[in-house]
Amino acid sequence: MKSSDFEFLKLEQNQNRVSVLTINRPDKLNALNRSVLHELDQLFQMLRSDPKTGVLIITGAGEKAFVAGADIKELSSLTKQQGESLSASGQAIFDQIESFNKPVIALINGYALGGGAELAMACHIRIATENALIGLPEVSLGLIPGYGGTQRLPNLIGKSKAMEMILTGQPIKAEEALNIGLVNHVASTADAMGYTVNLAEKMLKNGPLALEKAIEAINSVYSTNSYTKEATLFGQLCNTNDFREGTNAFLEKRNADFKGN
Ligand code: CO8
Repeated sequence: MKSSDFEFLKLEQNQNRVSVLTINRPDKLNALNRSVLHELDQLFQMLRSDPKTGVLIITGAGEKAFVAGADIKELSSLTKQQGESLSASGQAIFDQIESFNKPVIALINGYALGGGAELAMACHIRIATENALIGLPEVSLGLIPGYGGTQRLPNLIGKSKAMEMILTGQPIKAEEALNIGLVNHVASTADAMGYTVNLAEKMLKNGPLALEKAIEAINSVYSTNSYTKEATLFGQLCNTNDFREGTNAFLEKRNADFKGN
């Protein structure tokens, strides 16, 4: 498979070994449907041994969003088993990103919500534009984060703040994300790509094997996480009326009326 075969991903590679991957589904704010996830899986397998990629930057097409989450239309009809299985397969893809053998930087250029925030958290470093909004609003849909967010968010910012973000479902602005350590740097929209490429080039001056082993060593600190538990709980919620109500309310552009069953 060649990168030009992808429908929802755009890959730009140049001489300096900094590659830019754009999630390209702007009419749906780059929401992650099954096809996008499948393409991400294929692309990461392809780039592992690609000499033209030394550092990968991931961003979203358009001016509004990095990624606005998993595709809620697809989620809305999931059964318990399908929910658990989709959660587990997405977790495996995001794990592939986190354990990629070269640095991966998320350039968060707008909304990074739900699965979009989880994608950014699976990357090694996050740069945000000033207009970025980052959050895990799944509880507003009667769900929980299912692509590793319940595990990676506390790892990145601590349990207390992670509880607040996940239980309120409220997004935070770039500046707050910087203050709590969720992103590494905030830049204006005009400067963000230049800053990120510059950061990538600093990394590329170093030994590639050392970069790979540094990523592996740092990741090993966080190797006891309970992703299976997250997928099981996500699946259980797919069996509830609250989940049907929450996702249908979004699709019908109205507020959800949860009954707790
Ligand atoms: N899924 C599907 N479609 C979406 C999504 C999404 N997550 N986000 C936006 N869209 C679509 C809208 O439906 C709309 O489509 P259309 O034009 O056909 O009506 C289009 O994108 C543009 O969106 P809006 O008109 O809503 O744009 P606004 O600027 O008014 O609002 C927001 C932008 C605030 C970002 C709003 O779109 C929004 O709230 N989106 C949903 C955010 C959200 O709740 N994300 C979390 C989703 S759940 C999730 O990610 C779970 C991850 C774990 C999954 C685990 C296993 C399955």
